[in-house]
Amino acid sequence: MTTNRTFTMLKPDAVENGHIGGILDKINSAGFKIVAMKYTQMSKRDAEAFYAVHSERPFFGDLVQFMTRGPIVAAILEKDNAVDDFRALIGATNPEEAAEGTIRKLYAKDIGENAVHGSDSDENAAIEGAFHFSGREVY
Ligand code: FUP
Repeated sequence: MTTNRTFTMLKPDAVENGHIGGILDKINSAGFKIVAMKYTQMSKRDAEAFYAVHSERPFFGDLVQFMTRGPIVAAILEKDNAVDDFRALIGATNPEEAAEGTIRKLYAKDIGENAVHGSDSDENAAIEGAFHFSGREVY
C-alpha cells in the first residue's frame, strides 16, 4: 500500500544547534504539508521502543542516549510519494555520504547525530506517526 504521508523527527542535535527553522524551511520548500507537529522529549522507554529494530546493534545504547538527551520536534508530513521524497530530501544516514543540499549534508555532524529522522516505508510511517500522535492530533 502506498500512502502520501511520512513521519519525521528533528533530533536533539538539530534542536540544540538552532536548526528547527532551517530544516522546516527545507521541508516546506520541498512541498510537504505539515499535518501534525509537536515539541517533545522522548523518555528512555520511548526511544528503546521506537528503535526496537536496532536493539541488538552495537550503537543502540548511544542512540537511545542521544535521542533522549533533549527535546525533539516530531511531525507527520503529507505529499505525493512522501516516504521516498522525504528520504531523498534528508539524504543518506551518514552525512558524509549525503548528497549536496540534503538536510543531513547541511545540518548533521555524523552517522550517530544525524539531525533528522525519516520513515523508511509506508508501513513504518504509519506505525511511527501513531507512536507520537493520537488521531485527533493529526489534521
Ligand atoms: P535512517 O533510516 O537513515 O534513519 O537510518 P537507520 O534506520 O539505519 O538508523 C537509525 C539511526 O540509528 C540513525 F539515524 C543513527 C543510528 N545509527 C548509528 O548510530 N550508527 C549506525 O551505524 C547506523 C545507525
